[in-house]
Amino acid sequence: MNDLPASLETVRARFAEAAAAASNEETLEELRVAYLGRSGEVTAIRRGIGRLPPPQRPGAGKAINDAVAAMEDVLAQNRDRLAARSAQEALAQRIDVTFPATRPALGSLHPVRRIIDDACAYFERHGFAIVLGPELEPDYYNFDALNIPAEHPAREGFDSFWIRDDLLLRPHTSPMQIRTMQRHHPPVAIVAPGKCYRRDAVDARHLFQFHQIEGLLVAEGVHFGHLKGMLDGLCRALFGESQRVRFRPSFFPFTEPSAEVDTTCPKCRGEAPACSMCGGSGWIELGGAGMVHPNVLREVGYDPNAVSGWAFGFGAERLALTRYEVDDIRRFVDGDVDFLEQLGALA
Ligand code: 2NM
Repeated sequence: MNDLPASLETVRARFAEAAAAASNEETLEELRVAYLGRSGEVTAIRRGIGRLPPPQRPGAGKAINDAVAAMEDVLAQNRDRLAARSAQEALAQRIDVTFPATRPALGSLHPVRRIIDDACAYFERHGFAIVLGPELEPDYYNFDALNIPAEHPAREGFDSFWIRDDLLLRPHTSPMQIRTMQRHHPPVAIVAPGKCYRRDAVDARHLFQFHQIEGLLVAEGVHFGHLKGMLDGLCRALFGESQRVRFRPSFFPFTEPSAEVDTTCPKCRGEAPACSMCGGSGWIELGGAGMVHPNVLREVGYDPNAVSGWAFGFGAERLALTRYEVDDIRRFVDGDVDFLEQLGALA
């Protein structure tokens, strides 16, 4: 046991190295047991004291006690080291309740809904009421009351989905104009927005289910100029201040005279011969309009000699195509969230 200081130093150094490498309290405790515990290495050395000559025993005992004290210091230092580290980790993982939260995706209004809302808001500013009604309507409201009698060829243009002989999905929102006029004396100023159906083949400009915005003003002295002025204002509200509107002669059974309504191309303003939106014509077709036919006024109980009225019908999807420069009407019903988010960002 002459080499006792040397072997104590080896054990102590090995212990210190293992303790410094320990990554948790459990490992430290295992080291304590392995070196200083009842069957530990240092305890075994201490048991060897009995085999030393008596004069050497006190010195050996002191050397062992010093080594044990040093090792206990190492243990304590490493316990502190691990405690400090886990406190730091806890701090790093602490939840900061004042940190701004991740905002949930709120979505946005569909572009067709926005066009309808904006058009309705424009007419509401001018005193019009919004009327909503059923999508399934008798042929009377869809045709007969609109001066389109049975067997009239104009019914073909409204080819629709028939539920019964006398009941169909409305191909326009005009039934609500009829219903409102039947219930109210003039003056009547209303807008009828809503879903409509036509048995059309789907392509870049047609859907079999779409939305219409129809407007109607009936009162004493209402004339074509009022219609032009209101549609001018609508196009400026929807597409921009420099918009203009033009009428081209047309025919509808429920209006006389009748017109197709165009607005200046909001993309090129008539200045790009190869414009992808208007084809270089400078004009975009929005729908139809005209002065309500005397037969329609009579049918709802109005006197065509006392009152007159204008009406128009625009496709909401067509308006949205124009406003958002979309090239294919099917984009609005694809359910493509990226597309909708892109337009939503333009809100
Ligand atoms: C259009 C074009 C022109 C229209 C007429 C009526 C009613 F009920 F007053 F007679 N409502 N809507 C009308 C007129 C609709 O859509 C292209």
